[in-house]
Amino acid sequence: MSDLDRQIEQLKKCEPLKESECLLAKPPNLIPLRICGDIHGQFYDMKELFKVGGDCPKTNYLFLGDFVDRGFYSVETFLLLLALKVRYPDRITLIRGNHESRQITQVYGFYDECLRKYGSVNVWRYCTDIFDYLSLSALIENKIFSVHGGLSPAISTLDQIRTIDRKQEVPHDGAMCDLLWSDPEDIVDGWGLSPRGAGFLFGGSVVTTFNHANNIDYICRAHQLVMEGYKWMFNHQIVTVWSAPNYCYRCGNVAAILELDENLNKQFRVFDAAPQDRDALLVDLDDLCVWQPMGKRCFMMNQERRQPKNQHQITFYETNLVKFYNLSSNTLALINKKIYGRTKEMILCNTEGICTLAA
Ligand SMILES: [Mn+2]
Repeated sequence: MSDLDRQIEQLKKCEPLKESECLLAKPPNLIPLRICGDIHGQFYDMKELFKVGGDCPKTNYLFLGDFVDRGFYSVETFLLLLALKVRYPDRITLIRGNHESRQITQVYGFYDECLRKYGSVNVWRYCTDIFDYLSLSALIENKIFSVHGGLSPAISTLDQIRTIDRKQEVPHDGAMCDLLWSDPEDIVDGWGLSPRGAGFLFGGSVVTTFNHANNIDYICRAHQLVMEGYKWMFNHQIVTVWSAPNYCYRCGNVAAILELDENLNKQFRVFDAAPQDRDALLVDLDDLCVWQPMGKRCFMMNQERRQPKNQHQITFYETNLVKFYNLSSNTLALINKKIYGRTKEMILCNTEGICTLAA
């Protein structure tokens, strides 16, 4: 019987709990802990992450946000993390990233993915309503401040973060926005304008002042792609952790998670992208342009012109398969003709990107 089950039985008999047990909603005992950065809908890479870090609930996890957008499995990624949170509330902590927002997800993929997989935007609405309840930051043993983006000129103490009414869409400016959007920057002294159009750039002196005022050892954040998976800045006062290997299935970076033991000793675990399926793919042209609800195989195609070889990259994907093919202009023209002509023919692509029309 779990502690909670026993407590319920005890209370049913009108027997008071021990004083130490009355704090039913006490914050979870987090350590030892694995801290993870951006995931961005790369579900199979997140499975790799759990392979490297250990399964939840055996291992405690803190995810620093940006669960959705960009990758092809934002729905599955966020629902799994959310289900783990509901099942093991003391074992996993999810904080909010700048992509956990109604506005951003309508631009970067999560909205479209929900529409495609469910035929309506209801699931997107349920998820974005949940986003409003995610924490903005986490404090580990009073020594490590964790946040998705970074600091804010409107925040000098942790108590100021506690006073933010966070149950809302991420605003365009102000403290809540900055925590989710800001970036540390070497060449900035103090505060600088962010090229992202939201949040700020902040330099080493800002971090020193913040860490000293709040008596913390360092800040742990995510939000920026790091090719090596993690990066220390400002004399180990802030670290970026990035957990989406081969970001967007093309950046070629490795990913990392930060492991903390009972004494807050640090160890970074670096891992690579999950192996992609390399089999040939048979594409039904009628499916290429039409989003289908779940139950039928669905494909999407992107094209982009890749200089300087004048090659085009074409991407086909279905629910558990991602492929990139480099095609010549002629092949692409042929495909385009077939797609817009809406014929019933099939295209067979091999792994070298040689596409032929199947009879
Ligand atoms: Mn981000």
